[in-house]
Amino acid sequence: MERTFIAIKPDGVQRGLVGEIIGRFEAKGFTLVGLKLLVASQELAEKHYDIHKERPFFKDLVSFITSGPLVAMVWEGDGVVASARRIIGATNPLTAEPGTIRGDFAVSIGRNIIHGSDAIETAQREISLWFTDAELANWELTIKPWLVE
Ligand code: IDP
Ligand code: MG
Repeated sequence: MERTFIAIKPDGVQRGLVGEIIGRFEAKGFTLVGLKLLVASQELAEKHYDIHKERPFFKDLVSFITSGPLVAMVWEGDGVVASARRIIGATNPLTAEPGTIRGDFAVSIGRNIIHGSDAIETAQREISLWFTDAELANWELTIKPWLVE
């Protein structure tokens, strides 16, 4: 079953959007299989954003993402990786569509409140970076027949 890594960044936590954001993924019909609140270490943040290490904003990004607690999650469902990216919206919140999380709640690219894996392979890498197997639950929604034909 397809899984993706989602993180509510420190700005989303500080702004009290944890419940709202989790609620959107729940209401959509995806399954929460991993959830924890933590302050990411410098090492973890640098590994997570490794692909951006040559970018001018890398240092600020790592310092921001480690600046306070974030909520790390794994969500499961058919097509969840691409669908979560659409629920999240464009990287720049000013161009993110209304109705998306960034479109509804943010104004700045450096404070865009949420992360979501951009591809299935990226999701696998990020999930194993942030979670151990024991921290992930294998379970099925009892209402699944009402969600999936
Ligand atoms: P994504 O989060 O939509 O996948 P990426 O391009 O992977 O966007 O960038 C990762 C994160 O780095 C963004 O969510 C944003 O917080 C930050 N970022 C990206 N581009 C810029 C920039 O030009 N200035 C400042 N921060 C940026
Ligand atoms: Mg990205």
